[in-house]
Amino acid sequence: MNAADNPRANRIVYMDNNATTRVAPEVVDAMIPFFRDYWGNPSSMHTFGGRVAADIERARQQVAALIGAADPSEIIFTSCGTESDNMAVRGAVDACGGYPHVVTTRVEHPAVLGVCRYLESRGCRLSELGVDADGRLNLDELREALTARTAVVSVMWANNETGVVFPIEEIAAMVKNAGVLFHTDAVQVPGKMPIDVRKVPVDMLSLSGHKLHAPKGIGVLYVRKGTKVNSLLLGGHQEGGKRAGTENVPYIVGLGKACELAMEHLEEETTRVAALRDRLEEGILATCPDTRVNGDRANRLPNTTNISFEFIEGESILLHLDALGVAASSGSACTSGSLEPSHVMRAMGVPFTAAHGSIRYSLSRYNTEEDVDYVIEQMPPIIQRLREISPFVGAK
Ligand code: C6P
Repeated sequence: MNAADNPRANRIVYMDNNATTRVAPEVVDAMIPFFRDYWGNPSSMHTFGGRVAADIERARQQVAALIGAADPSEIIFTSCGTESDNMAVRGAVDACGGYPHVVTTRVEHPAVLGVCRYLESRGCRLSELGVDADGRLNLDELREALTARTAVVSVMWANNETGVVFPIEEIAAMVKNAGVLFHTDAVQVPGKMPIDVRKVPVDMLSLSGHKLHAPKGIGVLYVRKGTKVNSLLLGGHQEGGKRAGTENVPYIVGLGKACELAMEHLEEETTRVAALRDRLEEGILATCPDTRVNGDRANRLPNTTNISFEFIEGESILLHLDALGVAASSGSACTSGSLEPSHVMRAMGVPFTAAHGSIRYSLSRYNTEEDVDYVIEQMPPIIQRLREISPFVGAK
């Protein structure tokens, strides 16, 4: 994507990296031979297949290295973050049999909430934990929710809409001490914060390639050795018998490369990108009146800010920004178009007039200071124009 794809804009500023990221050029280069030359089936007995089987194992090691997994066989390649989340929760419930109890939070991505609510409709008991006004969990409530019948607890590491980071090490330890399986959706975390499953006692952890500069259509479920989780997809013996289906070799290789790059760039993302995000946030808050940051500012992903512009609709802001070449979002991409404020804003109790006008800016290592300054410059006239025609302003 460049300015030529958006004839109305002179430049393109992409700040929707929590929705998806640019595929890194190094990742594209790593993948191309697996479309053009090495297209064998990794399960085949001949050298042609065996060659690519070895490349898959190298990628598995690269993913394991990124998250500190002791054994690469704990890495299961899936088709996306959604599949990983579904497998973790449904597979854990399935493995324990009957209709057990499941615990999650009200601010999870629909990939977790959807499968939890489906299981509830099939007879499981579901506890959805609320959050406070800053999007923080009450750990006492979590402790009290655990029962002898709880099969699995699924709590996200970082929220995709606000960037709020939960104290996942503490949560995992608490759940493990109660003898319950623990899954975390860490889709938004790699490359932005360190992940080390040697320190954080999770049983399962979900990742998605397209959030860390690999393509869409590839994900990972980390399953700690000894964890009882059934497969979603039944068929062949691929992925150690845990996920049937011929492996997506080019994408797996690309994800391995992206994990290697995420490790290399981690320092940059946590310092340079965080400074850009802070500059953007401060610039907008200083120049646009009646704005607020949603979520716990002290515990956030370094690349994300979610800002509410009171009395106007997020969708209108996004359309104006798009015309100027700026890509942002009003919440998660998979619920965009809905007229309702997001479930995350509602769980935080953000007032209607603010929740409706919330914009998520999510940066990446490809953003520059010029990008940030351009957006800061564009925001005040957009906000002023929309407030002039807002039906809510008169009612203020
Ligand atoms: N969130 C967003 O705009 P997929 O797309 O299936 O690989 O990953 C789903 C997913 C799961 N968990 C979290 C925390 C996520 O953020 C996402 C994807 C995007 O916020 C697209 S809806």
